Amino acid sequence: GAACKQAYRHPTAAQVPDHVARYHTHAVGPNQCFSAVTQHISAPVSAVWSVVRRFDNPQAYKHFVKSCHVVLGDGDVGTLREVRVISGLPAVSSTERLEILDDERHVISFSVVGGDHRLANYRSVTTLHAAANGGGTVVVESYVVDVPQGNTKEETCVFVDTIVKCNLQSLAQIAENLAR
Ligand code: A9S
Repeated sequence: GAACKQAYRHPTAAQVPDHVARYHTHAVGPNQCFSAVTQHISAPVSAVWSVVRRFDNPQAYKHFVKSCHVVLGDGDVGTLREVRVISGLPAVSSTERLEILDDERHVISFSVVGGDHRLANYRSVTTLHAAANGGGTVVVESYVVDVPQGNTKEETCVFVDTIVKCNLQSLAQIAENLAR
């Protein structure tokens, strides 16, 4: 079947700025799954962004990353990194391409272009925006990925959602400590 467009719908959609919703609208193929995770962080957008924008240093908050080396580029769109993963996951390494880095709108996106793992054609978009009242930051991270042979869409989303939630909780801790 043809790819269909799926957009992330926030539970309080009115609070997500239009440009944010746009970044989380993806073309999703019939053998792909799509999901999004939201995290509130009690730190200003600038503090959260200073951690998230470092495409060369994902291990700053992603606990599953053992090491990361930039293999091509200087931090602009098109830069490639080679990530090595801690043991215990069904993966060894991942080669990832920076797709969007927007310091004004606080948007970063990468795609998986190779490596030794089961998440083919993974692509994620992460946006930050100021929380509506009381301050802090809302992080939205959405992704699309091929469903691996032998797995269901549901299994794939549960696996990836778990990783993304862990990453965003760790990001919250780090940014909240930076802002203290
Ligand atoms: O790194 C991210 O932002 C998100 C995810 C879902 C990364 C997944 C991963 O790097 C592992 C953690 C190694 C799990 C890849 C590409 C494949 C996995 O199986």
